Amino acid sequence: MPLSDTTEHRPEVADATRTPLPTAVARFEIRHSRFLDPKGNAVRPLPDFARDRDQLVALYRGMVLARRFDAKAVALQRTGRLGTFASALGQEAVPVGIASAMRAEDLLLPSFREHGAQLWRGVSPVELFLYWGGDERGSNFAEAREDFPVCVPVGTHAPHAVGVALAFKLRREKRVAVCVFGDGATSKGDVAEALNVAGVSHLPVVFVINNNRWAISMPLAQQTAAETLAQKAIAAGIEGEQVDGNDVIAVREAMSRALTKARAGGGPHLIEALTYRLGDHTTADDAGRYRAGSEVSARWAEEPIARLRSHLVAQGLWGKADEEQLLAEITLTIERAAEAYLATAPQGPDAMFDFMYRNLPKDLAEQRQAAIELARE
Ligand SMILES: Cc1ncc(C[n+]2csc(CCOP(=O)(O)OP(=O)(O)O)c2C)c(N)n1
Ligand SMILES: [Mg+2]
Repeated sequence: MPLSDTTEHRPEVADATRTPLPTAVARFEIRHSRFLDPKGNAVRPLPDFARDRDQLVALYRGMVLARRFDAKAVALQRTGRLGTFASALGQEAVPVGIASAMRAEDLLLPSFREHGAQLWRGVSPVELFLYWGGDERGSNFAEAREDFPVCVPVGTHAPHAVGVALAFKLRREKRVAVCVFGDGATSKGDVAEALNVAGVSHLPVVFVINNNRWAISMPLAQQTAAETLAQKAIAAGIEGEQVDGNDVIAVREAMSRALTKARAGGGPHLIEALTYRLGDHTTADDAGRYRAGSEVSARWAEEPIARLRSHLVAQGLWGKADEEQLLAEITLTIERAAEAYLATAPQGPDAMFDFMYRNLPKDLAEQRQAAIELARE
């Protein structure tokens, strides 16, 4: 007998004496975590790794390296020696927090502001300069060989990350795919589809939203009416959480939990890291045309490098001499990398065809030939 025919399951009519039927079928909450406030004070007990000076200094070094690379890349572009470059000024804690929690065998699918993560994983600054200089060799990493190259098309690498994670699962490899994209990318169908498939197939993939509050000139408030971007995971049946993305300890801690879960077969995870883009969108942009300088100056008080340095200094773990030594070492590394990049003879126009295809389609073979002839003229 159909349920509706039984007395018990007839639709209820208003009867104040009976317990009302439940009117909500799902509830969710988005956790937010932070360990260090903007002044570097611990707001709750720190995780174990953050009680270890060497590990904290390594995180600090990773962020300073990223910032120095960034500044040099902008300088090279401004002097006509690099292509358009996407600075990650102020966002260094996100990629460094991510990469420091990953294992070498995991796989990074970055967007275009994650050079801090790439450098941490062994991609060399020379390779990164080559990439941004338009040289195909910049995507053929000597280390971290299976990591994906920079992805400039917004969000298109999210479905790829799902494919990578599916391969890991089918091969029974205990590896995790880590896919990073911006707040703007969360409005793309690619990202929604990737989250959905990752959830349905329970895949070992961690998505990280590098939420710098802007997508070129589009502020977050116009990007979405949702209160958080982390909650976009919920509709896909995935756990989503938010972290202070200018607190490298919080990013790393959340990442570690997500990776451990994914590695153990616990499925995907989404982390929204709240940070702020202190610079222009790219070297081809002038953010002064669409955003108030006062907004940017206020955000400088929250930036991640000074925050961790304040913490280290307050704990007596870091001093002037340490800082000078670190800056000298990193400056040398970056300057040498820039020199090596500038000394690299450029590739011919055929490289972009040969790097992409094993067997060139006929029309592209014609274009390849035309490009070679044009370059000879
Ligand atoms: C598919 C696609 N559409 C448009 C663009 C042009 N574009 C480059 S970056 C960007 C905004 C991205 O914003 P967000 O995802 O927040 O990343 P952010 O640049 O802030 O790191 C757009 C629209 C692109 N690169 N790819
Ligand atoms: Mg953005």
